[in-house]
Amino acid sequence: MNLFKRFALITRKITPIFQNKRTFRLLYHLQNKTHDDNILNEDSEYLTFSENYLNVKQGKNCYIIQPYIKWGPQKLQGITPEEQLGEAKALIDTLSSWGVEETISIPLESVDKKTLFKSGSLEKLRHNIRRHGNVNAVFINLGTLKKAQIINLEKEFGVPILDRYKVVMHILKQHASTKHAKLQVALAELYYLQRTVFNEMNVGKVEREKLKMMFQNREQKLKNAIKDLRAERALLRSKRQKIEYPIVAVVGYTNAGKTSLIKALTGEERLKPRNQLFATLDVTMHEGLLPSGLKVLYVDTVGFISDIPTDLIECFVATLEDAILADVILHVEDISSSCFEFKRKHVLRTLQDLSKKSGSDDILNKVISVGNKCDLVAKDLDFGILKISSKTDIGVDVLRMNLEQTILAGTNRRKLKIRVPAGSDAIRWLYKNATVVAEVADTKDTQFVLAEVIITHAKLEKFKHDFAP
Ligand SMILES: Nc1nc2c(ncn2[C@@H]2O[C@H](COP(=O)(O)OP(=O)(O)OP(=O)(O)O)[C@@H](O)[C@H]2O)c(=O)[nH]1
Ligand SMILES: [Mg+2]
Repeated sequence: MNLFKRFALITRKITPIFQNKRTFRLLYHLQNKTHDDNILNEDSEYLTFSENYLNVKQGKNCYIIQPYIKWGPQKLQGITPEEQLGEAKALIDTLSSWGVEETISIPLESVDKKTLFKSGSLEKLRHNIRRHGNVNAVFINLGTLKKAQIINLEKEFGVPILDRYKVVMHILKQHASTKHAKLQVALAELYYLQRTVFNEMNVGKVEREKLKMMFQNREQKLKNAIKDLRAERALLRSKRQKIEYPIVAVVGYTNAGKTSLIKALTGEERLKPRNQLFATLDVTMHEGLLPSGLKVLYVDTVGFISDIPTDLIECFVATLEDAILADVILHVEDISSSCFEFKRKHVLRTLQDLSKKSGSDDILNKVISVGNKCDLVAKDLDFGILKISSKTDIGVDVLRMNLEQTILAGTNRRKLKIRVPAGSDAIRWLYKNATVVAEVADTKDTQFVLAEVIITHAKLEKFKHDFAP
């Protein structure tokens, strides 16, 4: 039992005597906090197991294989093997001290074969990998490989085999900096182990039970810690709703330019866009002004990526809840990407799935799409959406205007002129409870002013009740 727990127990015993609830609460909180901070690093047995099993700690020099189905229902639409290889390479380049030795795409008939590839392809790959000499991992760019496939291919190539889930998970682990993100990534890792370890690994009954217990223990701890953080988030959200700022969630495929756009919209210098996949892992809020002076909160979110089992994304549901509940969802698309249609579909489908899971209404009707990075495409190309560049500010003002119109229409806010006595309680109330865009003296009677305001329906009713003659 750790020191805080013991102290808290003793305090709990003596609390009724002293009725010192505040001290007890403080100690209890302190104990829980220390416990939360330790969760990720305790369970040394689990940590050793996962480190050995995942085998991704050291930097890797990768040989990347893109398997693709040429025909049939398993064929992926909207993205070419070359584009997929580009994304796979970007994933590896995102990891510090990892590199790419060579990339290759190989046609398959199905993804279910025990060795994945036919013997001819295996021979060719084995030869290529050996020729390089310094390749110490093979990254097969498919969601999750079966454990049997991994074991067979490791035998064939003599180096560890990585799938997309493993690589993305490792990136998330490297980029997670806050407690919340770290806990979510730890849970994603645990799910991966639970699914793959038992699937095809030959473990005896006793060992299996032991592993199960170890996983269940850790899952419970992580889930409890995440639940607490979710409750904190809900509290923050309700506080924000009380402030009544409209909320604009900025979502999109990873690296589309979400953080850059928020930086352009708010002028917030401390935001650091990076040419990395999954640079942003935490939801952060940023205050901005719309053309009329109406304040909004922009929410930066984790990027989406295709071909990842949903449990990895589900780990971020807590963070994406803010996005789902926002007044407007701003979908940033990278129009310079050759497979932007594919990415668009993926983002919209994921948003829909998430909103269904969290029981909210269909959220697609509050989505505004913008085509970012227009500085990188020919001027005359039409994408059917507003073209902007977060880097050069092209179109950012127009976007602010569009956002304002959508927010006014969608959040029951109205822009109107109200005539009130100058210097009165009424005008002071308006400054406090609405956005006063302009205030000019009434030329017919200078005792009065005309205030141009943006006000919510509820506040307008209150104003009428309190101040209308
Ligand atoms: N040329 C050009 N580059 C851009 C533009 N917007 C963003 N970028 C670049 O694209 C890269 C990714 O930008 P971010 O803003 O970090 O993208 P993100 O969507 O927040 O990425 P994640 O947080 O990783 O999902 C950075 O290198 C940016 O400088 C743009 O309008 N034009
Ligand atoms: Mg970002």
